[in-house]
Amino acid sequence: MAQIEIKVPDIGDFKEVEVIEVLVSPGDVLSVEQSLITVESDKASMEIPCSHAGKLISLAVKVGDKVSEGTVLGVVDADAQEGAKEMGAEGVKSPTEEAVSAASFASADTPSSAEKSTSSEAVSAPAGTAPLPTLATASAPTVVAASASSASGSSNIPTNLPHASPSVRKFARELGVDLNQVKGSGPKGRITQLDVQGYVKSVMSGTNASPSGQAASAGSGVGLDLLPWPQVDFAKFGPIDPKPLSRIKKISGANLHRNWVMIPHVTNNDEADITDLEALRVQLNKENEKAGIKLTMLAFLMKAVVAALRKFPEFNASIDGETLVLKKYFHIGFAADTPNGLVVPVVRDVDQKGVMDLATETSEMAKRAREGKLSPSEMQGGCFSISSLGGIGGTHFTPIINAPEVAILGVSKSAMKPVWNGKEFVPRLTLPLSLSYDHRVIDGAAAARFNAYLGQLLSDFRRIAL
Ligand code: CAO
Repeated sequence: MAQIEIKVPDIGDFKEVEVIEVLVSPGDVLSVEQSLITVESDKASMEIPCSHAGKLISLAVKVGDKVSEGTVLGVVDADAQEGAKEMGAEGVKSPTEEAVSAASFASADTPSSAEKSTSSEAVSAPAGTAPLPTLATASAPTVVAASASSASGSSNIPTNLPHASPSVRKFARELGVDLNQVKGSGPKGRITQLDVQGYVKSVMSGTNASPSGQAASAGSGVGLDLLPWPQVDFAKFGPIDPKPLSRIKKISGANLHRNWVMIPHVTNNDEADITDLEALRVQLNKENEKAGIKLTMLAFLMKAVVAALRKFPEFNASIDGETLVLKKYFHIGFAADTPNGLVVPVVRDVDQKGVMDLATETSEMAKRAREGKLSPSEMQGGCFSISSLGGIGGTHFTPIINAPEVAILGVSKSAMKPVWNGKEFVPRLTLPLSLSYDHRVIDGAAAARFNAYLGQLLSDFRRIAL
């Protein structure tokens, strides 16, 4: 039996740090880099990895013990491995490297790249299958446990984080639990795995307690406090035909739901006089009939939107924590109705394209969207979206913002309306514009200005050149 002592590797400046969690028990078969214990200083907590694979024969530490570099944590029998390999000579990391790579400081709240790829896999189209809508952006993460953006100075160690070890943070992240909502029962209020489990149970049973210990009943301001979804036996009331939701519907539905719930939406409704623009469009289409390119209202809308985004840059932005990221590029998404559900192809660099090119590109993309042939990258990177229901009908509607964008334009069916010109009512073709905006970023007055400006551009398209 090859017995090997497992010791605390070089953990930098940390000395005599307290063991706050023991993650293994004697008899466990350990693999290299598996976390053994969690230690905590007054600044950070980190997990100590195992340097050798094997069966843990004895454990030399318990919660509350103080450890430093070189402290023996236990003994493994290296002959008793279940598929776990001891670190080979080439792959050996120095204890320092190991400690650094495996010691997850409290900033482990930010999903690791592996976790990130898992969460984006959940919204990325597997090869050979129908692509996914931009509404299901690959940037959509699973709900993270807590914000780790408050790194102080040059230190890597964030402050103001809920007090929990990396493994508990990971556990919470996997369950989508916000650690800020969990009350810690450990020393100094540290949140343990049991606390997280207890929180999940209480949420499931509808009796979840807030950090202050109060039951989160309706109106407590914690969570959504929603009633469970009604369970109805529809067949009791008449014949039914249950059909599973399409993959796109499931993913876009989840994203729409998140966007609707998380973004404070307000919709500004306005109208544009497009009498002259429609006359121009019809005229140009007549002239270009032989070329087979149909100039669409959507193409003009895209150009007008870009001009408005230039004038009101906060509409071409995204919230990133406490920063507003203003974009210098103009990629515009448009909602396309497909047999499998809603997708949002994104046209790149609309500012650099003419209306003819945009009409060609959008109709080609819409066609491929309906055939399920768009690649995920063609549905990413949008700055602003347009949802045009004008070819179908309706007067106004409330489009849902396509996060992380901050605004979306809904366009309904144009109609001839009598408009007072100061002397008489004249028939004008009027286009309804519904601009939904994220009120965290955009004020109501700015939205009204944006929409009014858009209306002016569409009424007199020459203004685009100004
Ligand atoms: N008012 C009146 N008529 C309009 C119009 C408007 N705002 N916009 C387009 N039309 C007319 C066009 O003139 C055209 O008529 P003709 O066939 O007589 O020439 C017809 O509607 C089709 O227009 P189009 O070819 O320009 O296509 P479009 O721009 O209407 O649509 C696309 C393209 C991809 C936006 C559309 O196919 C689509 O999928 N729309 C649905 C979007 C959607 O689902 N939004 C909701 C998202 S939130 O749930």
